[in-house]
Amino acid sequence: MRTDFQNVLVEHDESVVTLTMNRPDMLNAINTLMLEELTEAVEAAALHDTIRCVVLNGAGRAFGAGQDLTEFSSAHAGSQPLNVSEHLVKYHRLILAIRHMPKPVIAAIQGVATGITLNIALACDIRIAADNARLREGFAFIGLVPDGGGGYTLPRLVGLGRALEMALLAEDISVAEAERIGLVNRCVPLAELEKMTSALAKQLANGPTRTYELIKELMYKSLDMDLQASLHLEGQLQEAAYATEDHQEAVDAFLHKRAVKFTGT
Ligand code: T3D
Repeated sequence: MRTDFQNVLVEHDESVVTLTMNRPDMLNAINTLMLEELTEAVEAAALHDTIRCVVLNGAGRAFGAGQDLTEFSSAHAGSQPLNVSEHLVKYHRLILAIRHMPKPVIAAIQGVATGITLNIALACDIRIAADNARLREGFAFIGLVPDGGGGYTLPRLVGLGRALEMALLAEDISVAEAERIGLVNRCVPLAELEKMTSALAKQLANGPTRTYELIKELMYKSLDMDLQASLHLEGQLQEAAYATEDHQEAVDAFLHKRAVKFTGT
């Protein structure tokens, strides 16, 4: 996997890879290069069997300030207007790469997380936020509708009423409120964000990775199914889980009163 990106740092720690959005002087505002690099890194992480958990975070004092607005401004000023659909396809590829990742993805959020950057975090499986986090569905703030999957993920996480409130008002939500409404999973002191994220990532990386992939498929696909279809899918996926080495290992470890050791297979 490439590690020589300009706007994304890639750090391996055993079977965890951390991808850091790295434009701290601009609060990690996402420009075209960062978007392309982040997408490449996420897609590469999906393919490496040795990577069993992915962490996404931001360098400096913010998780990310959304789309780089200087790029929008240049497009508005130029003779060639931005082709919005073509532009969005690039974001969609990233969102789908995160959602289809066959292992857990954690977003570790500190400081500002707004607009498209918040919606990238919403595509991740688990969000840990520092107590200084400020989360804002900030699209209406610049006269846009939520994109990057926000219209799909936000109401599913917090319910339609709160999603509409967040999208219409485009105001900061404190992390305490975000935790209360289920926008983030855990709130931790800023000084402990890195340590707690690393501990959770290692716990997940040492888990039954293939089963995690099946769990993600069950949960995410069931969102768009009725009960009957979800039960059918559950049967298919349980058959696959039942056949994993990790399932056999866990049952054997329990019966022999020894510690379980998952290999991810
Ligand atoms: O393309 C698509 O369709 C995708 C969708 C995109 C839409 C969105 O992402 S909507 C959200 C867009 N983002 C924003 O509206 C946030 C704009 N930024 C701010 O409102 C403020 O910067 C913050 C409230 C986030 C933080 O304020 P503060 O006072 O802590 O920091 P600051 O001084 O404003 O920012 C530090 C620097 O980052 C500053 O540059 P400078 O003056 O030091 O040279 C600032 O201009 C730059 N910066 C912050 N956000 C962006 C940015 N530069 C470009 N684009 C940004 N989004």
